[in-house]
Amino acid sequence: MSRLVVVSNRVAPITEGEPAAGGLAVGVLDALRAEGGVWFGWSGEIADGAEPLPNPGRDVGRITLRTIDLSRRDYDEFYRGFANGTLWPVLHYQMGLARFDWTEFAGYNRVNALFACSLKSVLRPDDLVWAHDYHLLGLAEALRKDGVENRMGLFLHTPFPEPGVLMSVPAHAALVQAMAAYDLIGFQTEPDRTAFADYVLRQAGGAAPGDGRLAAYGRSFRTGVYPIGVHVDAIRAEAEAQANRREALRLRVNLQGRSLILSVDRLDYAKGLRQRFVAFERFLADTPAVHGKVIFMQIAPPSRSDIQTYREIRHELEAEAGRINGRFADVDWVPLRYLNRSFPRAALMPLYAEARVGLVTPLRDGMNLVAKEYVAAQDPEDPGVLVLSQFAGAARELDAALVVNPYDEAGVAAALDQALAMSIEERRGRHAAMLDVLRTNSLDAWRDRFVADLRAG
Ligand code: ADQ
Repeated sequence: MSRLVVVSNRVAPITEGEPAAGGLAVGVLDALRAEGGVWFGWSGEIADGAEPLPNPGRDVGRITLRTIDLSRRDYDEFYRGFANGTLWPVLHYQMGLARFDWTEFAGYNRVNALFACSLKSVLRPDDLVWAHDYHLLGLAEALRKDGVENRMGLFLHTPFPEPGVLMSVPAHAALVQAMAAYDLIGFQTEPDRTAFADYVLRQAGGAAPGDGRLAAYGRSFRTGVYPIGVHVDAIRAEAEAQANRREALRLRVNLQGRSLILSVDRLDYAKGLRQRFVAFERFLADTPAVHGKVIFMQIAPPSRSDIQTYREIRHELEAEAGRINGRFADVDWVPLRYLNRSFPRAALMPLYAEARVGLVTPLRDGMNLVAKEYVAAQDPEDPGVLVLSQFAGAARELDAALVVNPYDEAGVAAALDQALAMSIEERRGRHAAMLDVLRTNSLDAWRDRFVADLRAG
């Protein structure tokens, strides 16, 4: 069988025998562990004068890790610039936070070509190439220009915006044309796939012969929907394992019977943290009966902190947390706990299980694995309630959650009230329905369907 070669911006640091963090890493690692293969990407190192050749390979079990370094200029133009300064905000409908610079776009293409040139040196003729995410929209086109004819698939972890939004990026036409060089493009949800197809049909004069296939730019390629999932049973086992429960037990003692509302996110403006803080404030203002009885804990480790908009959101949240606590705290109660740090994954799952409410309200999100992890971590006999943004990809599947509009403070506040008052029968019913969906659309199903479709052509 053909060898699987996974390409992503970063190769996750993996150690044999230890679980990986994050959905991408877990899903990809499972696939590679099962079949063997190569994981290719940026080392995370910045080295000027770097050769376009990969660093020496490192084998972890049956997986070979191959990395390249980036120069400072590459990092600034590709990673901080076009990928995270332009694409990330636009893909998440935050056009007001996007900037655009043709030099950075050229840098993005240059790094995609660098990846292609370096990857070519490790590719065998029948390898399957599986690229991940918005950093690598141009990889297949660059490989094809280098004469590589392997089967190539792209899975986009973020949303794909409607054509009118995408077109705020001046280079939109070149971007979509480059994506068409893949044989298979996978999206998290049907609206994402439809938005992409709309662009190809209306802006690029393409055709849709059916079965997710599109014809445009002189090529024919497939599109499909592959919602990423989680390992349901492994998460519940992690949530229950005594060895992981130290923090959760300390928290339980400290809560003294108060109800916990929990949010866990990377610190990113697309996750809607500021709007969430304000909705919690509204909830406290509207519901004096819960004062002293509820605690909202937001865990949000900094991410991409060398990008200005990320520094700004961090300062803004610190100010908001202080203001809300200043307004409502009492001598024996501080309503909002804002933890600007990361937790080992194993410690996080028991924390989910302690929370009466999982509050997941991104302004846009490709999927949102925290929502799925929260549901999977619950005790089925006494589960918490998921309050979920309608703009998270996960809301397409988890419709038994309390689905809210993250821009509607009063609506989110009302959902918190409803969640805290919900009967055990209703909690069990909603949780069972969501667990069913999670088992069907598991992480294994995501990976197996994508790889099978890529292989089938
Ligand atoms: P992210 O934007 O990173 O992923 P998400 O799907 O929520 O968002 O995944 C985050 C992962 O990091 C989860 O597995 C979570 O457990 C972990 N995590 C978050 N905060 C943490 C903390 N404080 N400590 C430890 N771990 C933490 C991108 C897309 C999403 C898409 C995923 C997978 O933006 O929309 O769901 O990829 O496709």
